[in-house]
Amino acid sequence: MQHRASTLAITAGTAASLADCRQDILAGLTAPQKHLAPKYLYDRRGSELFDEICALPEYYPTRTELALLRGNAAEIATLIGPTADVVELGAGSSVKARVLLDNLDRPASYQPVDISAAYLQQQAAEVAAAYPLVTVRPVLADFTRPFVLPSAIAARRTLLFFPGSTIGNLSRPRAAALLDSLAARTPGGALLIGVDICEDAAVLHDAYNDSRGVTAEFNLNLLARLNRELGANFELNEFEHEAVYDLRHKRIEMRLVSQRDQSVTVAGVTIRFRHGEYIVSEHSHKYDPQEFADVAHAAGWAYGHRWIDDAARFCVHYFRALDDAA
Ligand code: AVJ
Repeated sequence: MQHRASTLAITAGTAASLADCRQDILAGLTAPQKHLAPKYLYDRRGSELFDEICALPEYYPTRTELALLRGNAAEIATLIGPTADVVELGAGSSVKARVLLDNLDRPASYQPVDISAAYLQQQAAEVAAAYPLVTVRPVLADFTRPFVLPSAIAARRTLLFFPGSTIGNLSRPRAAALLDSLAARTPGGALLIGVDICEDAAVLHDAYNDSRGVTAEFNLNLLARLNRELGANFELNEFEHEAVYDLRHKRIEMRLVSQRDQSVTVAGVTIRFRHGEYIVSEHSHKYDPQEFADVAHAAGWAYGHRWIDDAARFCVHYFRALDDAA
């Protein structure tokens, strides 16, 4: 079908290789507190390791969110209505989107936006094959930067699907700004967004320090990636994964801790580490459901519904763009 071929062409967005991000990476590594944006964790290997994390017994968010989506699929589908254009931000694995596509009334399109090209291509192709009636349009883009939202196919409702508590990677002000810009760009649209609400320090500790060491491997892959793509010479044995819950900011902080005094070369620049000094590789902010609804409302999203699991660890929120709130 002519239709099928076009569905698999990736729309080039703003996603960049590490070489293109050299300035940003060096700025982060030479800052007083060394840091790297969490989006750099997701090369192909990183995406695979993240999927492994999602299957770990300790990592509750993925399975909790999936259960919420599955258990409330009919209600969610009714709220969203027929022939929606589903735009998924930070798509990764399409497992959650499939729950929507299986339950929505004649979904018109599925437009996954992701930063990991090969992975995006593969997932999109699988969805296109499994849902021949849905137009699949993968978009290679970094949603934390300005990007063009895939356009609605017709005058139908756009559903922004933003699962996984990916929004938690952004600082609170940046998360609010992203919600604001998404609302401005999807008039008449809706937002289905998954947010981690867990505040149990022990549960959080185990979720980010799993016993099999997959999270450690995921974190250290960032250094391996810098070695591969930026000609860096990190000794992976000389850094250790650490993840701590910061009660004050209600966020997990993931770190790569130097195990001794050492110097590393990254893209020709020498970076010095003291023993115990670390790179912050990710923040994962947690939100009380009401706090999140308030932030979303201020950003232009009217509360529609929310679903929370019995252990109160995860919340799926449904909002409509404010203008549309009848
Ligand atoms: C994909 C950002 C939601 O913060 O929980 C999992 C990434 N990092 N384990 C999270 C992650 C370490 C995850 N997010």
